[in-house]
Amino acid sequence: MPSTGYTYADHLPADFSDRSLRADVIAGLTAPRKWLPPKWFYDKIGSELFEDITRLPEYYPTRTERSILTEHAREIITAAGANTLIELGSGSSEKTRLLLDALSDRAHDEASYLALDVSEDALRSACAGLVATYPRLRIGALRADFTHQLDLLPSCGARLVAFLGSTIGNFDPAERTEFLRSLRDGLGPGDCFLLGADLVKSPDVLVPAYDDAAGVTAAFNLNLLDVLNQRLDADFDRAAFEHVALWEPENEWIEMRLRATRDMVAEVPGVGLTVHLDRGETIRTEISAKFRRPGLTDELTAAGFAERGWWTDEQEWFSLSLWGPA
Ligand code: SAH
Ligand code: AVI
Repeated sequence: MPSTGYTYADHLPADFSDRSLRADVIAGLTAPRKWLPPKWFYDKIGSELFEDITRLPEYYPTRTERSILTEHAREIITAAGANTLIELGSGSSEKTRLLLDALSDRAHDEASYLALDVSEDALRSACAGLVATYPRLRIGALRADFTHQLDLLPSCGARLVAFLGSTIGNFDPAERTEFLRSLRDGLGPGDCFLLGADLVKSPDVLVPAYDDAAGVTAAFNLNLLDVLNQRLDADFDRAAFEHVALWEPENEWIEMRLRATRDMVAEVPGVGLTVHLDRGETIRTEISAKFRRPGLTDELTAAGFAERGWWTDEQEWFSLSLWGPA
């Protein structure tokens, strides 16, 4: 096999991914209020659509987080004292380059980067691009699920585990608690955690970010039906669904849903299910929670972390925070 310049390990064998998809679809589509977990958005097309979303004028999180990294990446890497960067849900690893520049300057030949994601396409295209820019960096790709495979993280050097893009907002509160506890359990005394978290702001800014004028977020949401049709042989008619993005003030999260525009019956042979939807009925496909500093501090403290740094943009729309074991 020709050398790619990075190592690749797949810890999501096809049957695991299929079993997990089937279990999620059965649980979500037989629930009284139907739902599906967001990790199934990210097939090849879904990962590309997410990258398109990051470039939309309405979608402020990516550019805002990038602006904070542009200003503070060196400070963050110095405060973390790391020579290994591990990124969870790395996607295109684009913003990560700002951290990698600082890490390479600080740790030179000792520097290494491990990207972890469920999407093989995203991992391979990100790492191939990084190899060309960072010839001295040791680069690895790990295809794994951060909701229950954090024990796979290698224990090498002083590690900075980064979770950028506010992907933490896509967990519900119970999942978030479990994720933070499990991450904390795996950290050693010299390790740190860098968290990108989107902050509460006006719904006038939030809602268009999840319901853009060009319809890219709608296409990203509807692509989930294509994933079910392809992988489970289902016959959802995507033309009969519409994209919905709502701000839920009591939970302080955006909820994305797919709404049936007519009564329908869909077969999902891959799991032996017949799904009935009434006109107007919705399937919840994602929550995207927004945070306030005191709430985040409480949650991380309860999980056993101590704050080492907090950075934000001028408008205080997005935060990057650094945590070590308490
Ligand atoms: N961190 C990048 C990408 C965010 S998109 C950024 O800030 O732009 C969310 C990423 O998390 C996608 O690449 C998706 O494939 C990945 N992802 C979603 N659920 C996951 C899971 N359970 N385990 C691992 N990766 C996951
Ligand atoms: C990956 N995640 C943080 C994105 C978000 O903003 O919640 C996913 C997304 N959904 C719609 N637009 C972007």
